[in-house]
Amino acid sequence: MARVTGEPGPAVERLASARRALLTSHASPDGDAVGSEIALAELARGLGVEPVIVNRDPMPAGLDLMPGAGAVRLLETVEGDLLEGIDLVVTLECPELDRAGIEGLDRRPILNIDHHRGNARYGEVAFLDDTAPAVGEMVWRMFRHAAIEPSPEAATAAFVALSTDTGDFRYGNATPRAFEAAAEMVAAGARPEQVSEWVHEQKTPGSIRLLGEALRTLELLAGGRVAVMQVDPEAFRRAGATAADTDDLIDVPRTIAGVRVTVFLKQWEPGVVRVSLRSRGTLDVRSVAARFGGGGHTNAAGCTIHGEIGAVRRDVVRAVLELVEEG
Ligand SMILES: [Mn+2]
Repeated sequence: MARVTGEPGPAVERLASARRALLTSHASPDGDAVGSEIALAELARGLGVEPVIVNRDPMPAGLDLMPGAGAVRLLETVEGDLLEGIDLVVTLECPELDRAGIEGLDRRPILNIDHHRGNARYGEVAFLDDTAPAVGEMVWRMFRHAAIEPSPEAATAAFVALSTDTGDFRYGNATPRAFEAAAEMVAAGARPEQVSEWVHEQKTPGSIRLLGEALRTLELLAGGRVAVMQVDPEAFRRAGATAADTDDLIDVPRTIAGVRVTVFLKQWEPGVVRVSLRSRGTLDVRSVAARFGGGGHTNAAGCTIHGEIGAVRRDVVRAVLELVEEG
């Protein structure tokens, strides 16, 4: 069991006692994951620790334009000389160690930094704060504790983390504390208009054309409370899009007034349908995903179903309509 703390001090001290630290985050990293890693790498250097950033998967398109992004290495296993040189693993945003999706991390002491409720409290030291708006804000607190002045690049990376995790300061976690940290980051050199361009304005032509294809399939059910949309292999082909081009599509039907549940079906490979579900309030779409072998959270869940997309759509929609009628 880790030494658990809600304050940055023990985390700074543990990091400072390393010589060479591997920094990592969860598979399919988001802005908070990558921004926190890049900011923490600078803090590590300021403490005399050599950082190595390793992720399993590439970062979201556009974030690779962020200063420091080029230092992120992609690996599925840490072994050999790389492992030999490492004396600390720092996990950011990983409620469990295996969320990193990288083999070998358990062979070194771990500093676990996270803001997810229900973090498994693994590692030697765990800096956990489920009231933090982003892990990037926790890293920012570590800078302050260490009395190390963040460079404009570190401030930018921390701002990427904070602004993406708060949905551009629109979500419930856009607390006074989030705005206070944001003010400090901007004062230290982060430029919100630049970060916004990386986060929101680096879409591929295929993803925009695919949105058009998807919108042609949009169906509203249950008096407008349920929105259903899909993309099949033909739609991908016509749009010149890839599987990665679907990332934000589900957010579009959600913006329709009155929609409580959004269902998005994606068929990229033959016979395999990926279903994403979003809901508002207490409607629990995880329960629907679980019926089809998937999982997730109350308001965001998903599953992968083998079958033909039309049949999958009928089955999932039936389950969602039952949920909406009950709720
Ligand atoms: Mn986060």
